[in-house]
Amino acid sequence: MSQFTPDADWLHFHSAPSKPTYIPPIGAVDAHCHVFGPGDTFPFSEKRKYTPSDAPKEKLWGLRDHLGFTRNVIVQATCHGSDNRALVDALQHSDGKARGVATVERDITDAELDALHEAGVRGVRFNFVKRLVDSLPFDSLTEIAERTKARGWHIVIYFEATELAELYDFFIALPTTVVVDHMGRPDVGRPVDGPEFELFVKLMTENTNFWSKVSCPERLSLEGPPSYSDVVPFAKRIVESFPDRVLWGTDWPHPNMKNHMPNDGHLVDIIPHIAPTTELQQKLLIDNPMRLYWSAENE
Ligand code: 0GY
Repeated sequence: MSQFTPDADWLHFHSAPSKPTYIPPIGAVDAHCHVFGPGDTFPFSEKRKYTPSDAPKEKLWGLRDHLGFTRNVIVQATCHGSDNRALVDALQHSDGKARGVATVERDITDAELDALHEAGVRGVRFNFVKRLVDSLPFDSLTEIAERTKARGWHIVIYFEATELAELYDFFIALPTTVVVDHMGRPDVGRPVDGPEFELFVKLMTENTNFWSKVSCPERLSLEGPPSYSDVVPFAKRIVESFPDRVLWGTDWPHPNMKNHMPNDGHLVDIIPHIAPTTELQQKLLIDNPMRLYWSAENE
């Protein structure tokens, strides 16, 4: 029996996602997904706010192939804290088909950063979602950003739309490329051209070092599966306005989904609705993630 028991209300990832109708271009990158554990090999953090069920790398590779993708960007989630061993293990067993975004503390040594880079890490993630962390990373973020910038890494930030006004000035002072998770989590019950989402569009417009993941319709939608159509206008607006600075990801294994577990095949089928032309799809799924994660410049 495992030393970790998932939360009583934890939803396990979909056991048999459908084959998508939309066929991604060859070489497509799932640029936001996670690996969890297995907890007995890679224990979850003592500071975690949730205990997930295991979501090991082999399952992720299987999903990648099933959905018609070629590569993954694995993002460190808070249940593993700043212990990146499960992430590094996955990267090292990916045949070069996965890159990573780690979580690090300010006391990390240069040798440890070098080892993460060697394994395939190309960014650090900072989580501003209050239900997921004990304290917000203001002090350490700037310091870590300067150190990782020297390695050609970028920063990934995760926050809720209601927090953006307060965090705005801090964010725009960051010295590297900054990737925003899930479009800054807009309230899609509000207008796509209303003041809340306009602030996010302004952030992207005025700061060309900002990128956005147009991910997680299942997290944002009020309408729900299978089409999550209330999220489409938000994601489409971002893809069409900033075609060279967008990424797409499944968010597998979908941590903290409390109402339903998405069918990953349905999530892929949303792509042509948010990126309606083959040119936009090529940028979203291949050109942009390859530039950020597999470029010769940050090898
Ligand atoms: C996500 C979403 C969540 C969790 C985490 O780091 C995390 O624990 O990212 C969430 O609960 O919204 O980005 O996959």
